[in-house]
Amino acid sequence: MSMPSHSSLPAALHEALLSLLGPAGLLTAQEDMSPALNDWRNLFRGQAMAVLRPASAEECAGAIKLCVQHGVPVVPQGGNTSMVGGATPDESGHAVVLLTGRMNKISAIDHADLTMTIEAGVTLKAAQEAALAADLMLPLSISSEGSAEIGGVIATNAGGNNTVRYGNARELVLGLEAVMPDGRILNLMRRLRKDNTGYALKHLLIGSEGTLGLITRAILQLQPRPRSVEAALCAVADAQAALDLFAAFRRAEATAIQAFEFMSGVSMSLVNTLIEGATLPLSEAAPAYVLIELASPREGDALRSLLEETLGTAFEEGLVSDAVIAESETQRLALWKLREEHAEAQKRAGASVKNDVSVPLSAIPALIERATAACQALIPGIRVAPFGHIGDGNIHFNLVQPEGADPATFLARDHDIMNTVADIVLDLDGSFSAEHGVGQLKTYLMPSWRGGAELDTMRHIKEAIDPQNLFNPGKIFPSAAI
Ligand code: 2HG
Ligand code: ZN
Repeated sequence: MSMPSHSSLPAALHEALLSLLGPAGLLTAQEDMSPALNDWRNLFRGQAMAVLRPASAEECAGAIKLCVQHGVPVVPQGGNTSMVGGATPDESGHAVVLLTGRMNKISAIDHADLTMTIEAGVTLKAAQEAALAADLMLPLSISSEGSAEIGGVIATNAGGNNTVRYGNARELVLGLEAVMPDGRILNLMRRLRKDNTGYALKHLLIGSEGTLGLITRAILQLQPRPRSVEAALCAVADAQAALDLFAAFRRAEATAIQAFEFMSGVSMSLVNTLIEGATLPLSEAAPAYVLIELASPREGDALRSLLEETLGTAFEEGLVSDAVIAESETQRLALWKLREEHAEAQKRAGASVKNDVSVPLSAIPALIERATAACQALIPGIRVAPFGHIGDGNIHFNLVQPEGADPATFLARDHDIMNTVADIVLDLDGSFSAEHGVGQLKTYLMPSWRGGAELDTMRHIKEAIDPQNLFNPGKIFPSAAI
């Protein structure tokens, strides 16, 4: 027997949605809806009247029209990998969650235009694999790519490991289609590098976190597949050494750098101890590590020489104390596993507070030094476990609960911890959210960081496009602001 949902859809809406979407497209039993009501970090547990699973943009448009007529909020959800509760409904139980996963077709890959036409529900990993199968590359890589879906990746303007070379999701989106809150399909599916015809609505939707419309399709910019790729894991003393190494690679050949990632010793040791098959391939643990990846469309061993020579000089200068270069694709993937499992390892280590911050590159050492001291003073025994995309100035300045502490007691201090880090980031001219967005977790920071004309302009846009505040309510804007 199915348990009844928290609150039921009005009968007329239920009937209309059922005839539009069919039984596979409308879930109302609590156990069927349950996975969509929780976020990946288990910070938020919401309720919903129904979970919708439309199979096309037309079905999305029909469902959204119906929901808007009935004043029912719509919470778009892709792979449900948000770090900030961006796809979880609130506890009122009045919203519906709209899953994009059934819209999962790649309709075209064009070699002349270097584009992929793709539906919102395709996972990032499937999209990468399809590009590779066509001898091309989709240059966007994030730790959650196995589950994260293209619609969510675009709606949150995901960044990740290759931003340093190819930019954020924003830079890779040529065309876009979205269902707007008035139920109309906004077709911006233009494969154009140049198109100056009024406001860039595409860019308004990218990074809007589902608050302005539901992204249903996109045309992505691809790249030629690299013919040579080299990766190395290096032991370094600290973030300053990592930055000096970055500068050395930039001087040697900036355009070859495809990823430049930083991992603190504390965070790496959590990966080594809590993730099966993640073994450090260096003789000793170090205070910090860097994962470098170089890539080139050219075949041959030029890239390998570049890596070896630049690392050789770095050794002589004392920037690097140990390093391992991947000798095969399997070894390259093993090095990446050591990087990609940080979020999972920190989840397994207990409660954690994440600060997805960015500062100018030159300020990273000060950020790490000052925020480490401040957090240790705040909560003795706190595990300071930063890592991230240092080449972009984006550090995940994460704090893991002291060993053996009570997770709930630790999480009760989350605002104290976030504010402590945020104050330092503000002082260093940074941002409190570099790539994860605002979601519902960080709305409270918006007035002090983006207040005045900036937040007012955002609110005017929101009110013009979604006057009833039905699209992903409670996200981005602090509740009082909209
Ligand atoms: C990553 O870079 C993700 O691995 C997750 O952005 C970061 O867990 C985090 O804070
Ligand atoms: Zn990241």
